[in-house]
Amino acid sequence: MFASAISLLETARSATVLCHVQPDADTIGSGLAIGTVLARRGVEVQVAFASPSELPESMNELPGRDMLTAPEDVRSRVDLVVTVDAGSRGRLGALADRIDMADACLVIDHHRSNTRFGTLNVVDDGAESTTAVITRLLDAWNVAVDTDLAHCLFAGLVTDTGSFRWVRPGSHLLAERLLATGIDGAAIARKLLDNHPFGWLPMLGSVLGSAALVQDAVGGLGLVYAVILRENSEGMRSEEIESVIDIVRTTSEAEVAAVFKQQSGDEWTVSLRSKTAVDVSTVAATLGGGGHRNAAGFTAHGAKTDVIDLLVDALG
Ligand SMILES: [Mn+2]
Repeated sequence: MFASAISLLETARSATVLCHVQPDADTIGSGLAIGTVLARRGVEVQVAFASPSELPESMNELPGRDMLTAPEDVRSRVDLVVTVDAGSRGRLGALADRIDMADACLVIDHHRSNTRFGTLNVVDDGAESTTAVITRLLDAWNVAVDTDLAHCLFAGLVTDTGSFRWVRPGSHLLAERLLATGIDGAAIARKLLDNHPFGWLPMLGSVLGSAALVQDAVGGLGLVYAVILRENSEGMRSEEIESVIDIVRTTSEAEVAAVFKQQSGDEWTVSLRSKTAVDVSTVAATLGGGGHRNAAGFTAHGAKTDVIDLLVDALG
C-alpha cells in the first residue's frame, strides 16, 4: 500500500503539503509531520491551508509550524503536492489548483467519502486519523519517529479518536509508540481539547438553551440539533464553535446530532454526528459535503428553517 507513495516522496525535490480548509489538528498534525520529514531530506517544502488566514490558536505549539505558508505565497510549480486529511479537492479551497500544476499528487486520507482525486491515493477509511495512516507510512519508510514528529502525529490521533473513544485494536499501541518518545500526551490533549475562554460558557448557555429534539426524524430514531447564529459566535474561536457538537451528540434520545453554524447571512456549515445506525457521510454527500460514517458535514444556503428542513428531509 505504501511502496508507491514512498517512491513519490523519495524522488520529489520540491513539494507542497496541503491541509484542508478550516483545519483541525489531524490535518495540521499530518501536514507538519510529512513536511518535517521532507524538509529533513532536503526537499524544498511548504505546508499550507487556504482558509482562514490564521492557524487555530490551539495548534500554535505544534512542531514545524514555521513551515506554514500563507496561501498567496504557495509556489505554483512543484514536483509533488501531498494532500492530508482532505476527502475531496473542494476541501482544499483556493489551493486546489496547485494539484494541476504539480507533476504528481499524493492523497493521504482516512475519509470514507474520499473521491480519490490524486495521481496516487493512500486512503485507509478504517484508520483512526490521517496521522495514524502517516505513522504507518513512516514505519514502512523506515523513518524514525522522534518527539517532534510524535507530537504532530499524536495531535491528530487524540482529537480524531475523541480522546480515544473511537478506537480499534492497535489504536492504543499506536498511541503508546508515540508517547514512548517522551511527548507530554496530557499537555497536548489539554491544549487541543480542554482549553476554552470563559466566554464559551455563556455562548453554550444560549446555543444549548435553544436546542431542539425531533423525535420522529431519521425514521423515528431521532434528530437533535442546535443553531449557532453569528451573534453567538462573535469573538469565538473555531475551537469554541466546533466543540458544541460534542455536547449535542451525547443526547440519548437521538441517533443523529447536528449543529448549524451561520457563516454569513444565508450561508450555513452543518456538522453531523451519528451513533451507530446511520451513515452520515452518505447523507452529507447527498447535500454536497462528506466525511466519515459517524462524523460528517456540509455547507448549505438559505433561511435557517429551510436549511433545517433540508437536513430533516435528507435524513428520511
Ligand atoms: Mn481526520
